[in-house]
Amino acid sequence: MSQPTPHADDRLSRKPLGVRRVAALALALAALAVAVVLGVRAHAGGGQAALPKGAAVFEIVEGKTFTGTPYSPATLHIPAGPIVGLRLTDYLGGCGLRTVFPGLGVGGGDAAITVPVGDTRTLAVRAPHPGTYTYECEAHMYLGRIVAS
Ligand SMILES: [Cu+2]
Repeated sequence: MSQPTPHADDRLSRKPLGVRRVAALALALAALAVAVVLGVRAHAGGGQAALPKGAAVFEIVEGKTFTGTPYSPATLHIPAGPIVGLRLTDYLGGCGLRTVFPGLGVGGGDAAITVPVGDTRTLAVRAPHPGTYTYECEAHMYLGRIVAS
C-alpha cells in the first residue's frame, strides 16, 4: 500500500481519519468476537450434545473389518432411554468419515459425527424407544445396526 503524497488538506482530514481508523478497528474487533463466538458454537454444536458424566460408552470401529458392513460390531446393543456415548474409531475415508445416526440425537432428530481416519471421537446419542436403529455413512452407502432395549 502506498501512502498518498501529503499536502495541506491532509491536516484537515487527519482527525476524521483517526476516528475512522478507530471505528474500523472497533468493527474489526467486533467481527472477530462474533467469529469466535460462532466458531465456539459450531465446535460445541454441529448436532453434538455433551456426554453426561458417568454415561455408558460403547465402541464402534469403522473400516477395520468387513462383515457385510464396515462397522464393528455389526450390531451394537445399547440401553433405550439414557444418553450414552458412542466412541468411534475411523479407518474409513471419503463419505465414511462422517457417520449419521438417524433418530438417535440426544434432543431428538439425528446425531452425526465426523472422525478423521485413525482418530477416535465420542458422540452422545439417545435411543428414545426400544428397537432397531440403523446408522450410515454420509452417502448412505454403509449401514450399521444398533439395537436398543
Ligand atoms: Cu459411504
